[in-house]
Amino acid sequence: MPPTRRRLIIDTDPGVDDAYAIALCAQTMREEVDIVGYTTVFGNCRRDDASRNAKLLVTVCARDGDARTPVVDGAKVPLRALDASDRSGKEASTADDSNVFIADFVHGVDGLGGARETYERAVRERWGDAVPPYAYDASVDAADFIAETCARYPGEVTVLALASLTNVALAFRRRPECLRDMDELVVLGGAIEVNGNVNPAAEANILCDPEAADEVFSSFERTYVVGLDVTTRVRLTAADISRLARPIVEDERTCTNDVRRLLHDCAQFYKDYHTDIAKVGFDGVYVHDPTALFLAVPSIRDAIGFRFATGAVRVATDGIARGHTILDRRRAWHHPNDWSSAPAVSVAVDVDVDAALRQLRARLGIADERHTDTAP
Ligand SMILES: [Ca+2]
Repeated sequence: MPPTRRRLIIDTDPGVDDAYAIALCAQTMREEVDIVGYTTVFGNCRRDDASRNAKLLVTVCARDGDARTPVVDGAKVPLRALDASDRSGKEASTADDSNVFIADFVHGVDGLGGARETYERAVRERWGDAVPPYAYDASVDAADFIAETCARYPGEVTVLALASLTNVALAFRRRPECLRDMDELVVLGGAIEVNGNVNPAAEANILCDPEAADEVFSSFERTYVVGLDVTTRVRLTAADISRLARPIVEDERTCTNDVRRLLHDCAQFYKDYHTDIAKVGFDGVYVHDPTALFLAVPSIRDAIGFRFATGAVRVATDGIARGHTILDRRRAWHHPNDWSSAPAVSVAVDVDVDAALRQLRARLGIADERHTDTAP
């Protein structure tokens, strides 16, 4: 008998590597995962672009007969930008975001490396001018959607947080019972033993909203975190990306050729960032978000050998280390400290990189058995 499908909310700021995670989940994990909704947040791009991109991805990734899925607007700004009287963040999803820092130099001004227009046009040509047909707007904002969905299916909903933790923090603030109802929270973010990727201290998702991250890590126990320590080891090469443009015989376990083409096209700008700005020293890209997706699916989590350190994680919210994630590995101290009351969470410290890449390449349809570079 197949294992029970995991109900998943994907909280996201697509984003090139978000697009990879969404495509992999929606197209190749239908036996393992039931995506109950997407919630969007600022980060790689503005929130409006994140929602627009998520809707495009939902439609491009849909297979015939798929149900429609809600794409729910979330925060446009971090907690610190909200009025002090607005603790529940009622204004978060409508706030002025003209001063918010976004990573357009990594993901392009549209968040999808300049590829959005081409694929939106293709959707319009196929479906007409209506909203992308497989996505619909919800009547609530992201924080309420997360809390209400967790309340509807208590103990069954996992939230995969692929961007800043603003929406999740607001869900916990508004509906503390969500701390009980949510099954697991899987967070892409942080850097424990390695430098950040925005500055030596901070990783981008955490630095987008350190206050939100610190609140969430300080309050929710069933949290898995995977940050740069692990995600920077799971890399696609330039050759992998070019293979995405070469059609394969489609099946249910790999992304379709249309989606593979989109993933190929949106990765070009992202690849140039890795070469020209980040100077990563290899010919390829990090695909952070799919690694977090693998962590969110228990059967894959086990198959690719994640190892964890367990302890409280706090986030620096002031000074030059703002956004730094600090894990209490030791846990035994003579005096109580700022970590003492925070729950122990599971932080990924290692993964079987080859096994992770096998999953990734098979699902993307770029494994060696499908392509040889000598093929015509
Ligand atoms: Ca992301």
